[in-house]
Amino acid sequence: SGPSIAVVGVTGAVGQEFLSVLSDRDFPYRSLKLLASKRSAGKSISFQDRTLTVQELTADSFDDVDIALFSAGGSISKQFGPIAADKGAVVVDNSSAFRMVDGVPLVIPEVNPEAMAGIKIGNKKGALIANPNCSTIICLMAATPLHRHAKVTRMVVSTYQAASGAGAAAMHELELQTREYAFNLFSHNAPVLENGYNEEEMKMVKETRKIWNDMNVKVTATCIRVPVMRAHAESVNLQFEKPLDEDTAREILKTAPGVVVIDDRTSNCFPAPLEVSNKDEVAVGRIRQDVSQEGNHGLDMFVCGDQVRKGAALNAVQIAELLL
Ligand code: 11C
Repeated sequence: SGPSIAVVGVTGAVGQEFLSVLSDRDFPYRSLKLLASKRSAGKSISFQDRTLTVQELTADSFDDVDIALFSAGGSISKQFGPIAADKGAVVVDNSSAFRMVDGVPLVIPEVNPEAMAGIKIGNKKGALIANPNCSTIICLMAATPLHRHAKVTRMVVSTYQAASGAGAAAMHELELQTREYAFNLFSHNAPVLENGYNEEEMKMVKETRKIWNDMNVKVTATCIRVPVMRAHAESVNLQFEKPLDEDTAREILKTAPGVVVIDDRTSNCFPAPLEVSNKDEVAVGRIRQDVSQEGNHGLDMFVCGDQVRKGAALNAVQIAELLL
């Protein structure tokens, strides 16, 4: 029993992670359809105690699908997302295709589940729900509990992003080219826009405003790719409307859902990408008062989270869980 599920883009890094997360969380389902391009159709994928065959994604793939988890790139989402929704499926889309579209909820379950209120499965009325960008999710998991307490007015983020964000092929390339990557890092590969920011940076700016429902929050970001396999790290500087001291911030973050605090100054033990890889929680540490801001109105912190998991597949499956 449970909903019928389709996974679109099942052969990709996030598609594979959807399956792991569904299995790890014992997500209930009555049927599971694995969809991918014609090239991958016919491949066998073992899931739980069965072997499933990948089917070609077509306009007919969504008959009798309750929840469709999409991670096959923006153009596939644009083409097939609305078709799936028209056929009655609730689409949880991991691409950037619909994130900034009015009326499409952009959801981090621990942050703004209310944004998807009214969306239900099984009533023949489909919908689109967008999964935010991984850097935004990982950042806001730690920044939101503090935002709720003291209201962030400005946020400055610098990211150190893993290869996984550029897909399975980039992870393979990192393995092959470790010597070259190992001693280097580079500005994020997303296209640079007219204002000098790249698309990844502007996603953090716009998505934060939409998720927090606060068009006035000032956000700026610098996104950098580093030779790390699958977890992103982010340096986050926050400016608050109300004063917030670092001890209170640490206590707030210790009880925040989906967040773990690793902040041991004596042993220099802080979040690191390898330690959070394959984990669900976002780790936060280096929590300290920003000495450049007066009266406890600023904090710095360092955040790490698995890009493929909480940054993509886990967040989408948690959205699906809210639909159950
Ligand atoms: C990265 N954030 O790490 C990207 C990957 O808009 O969903 C995901 C791109 C997106 O490069």
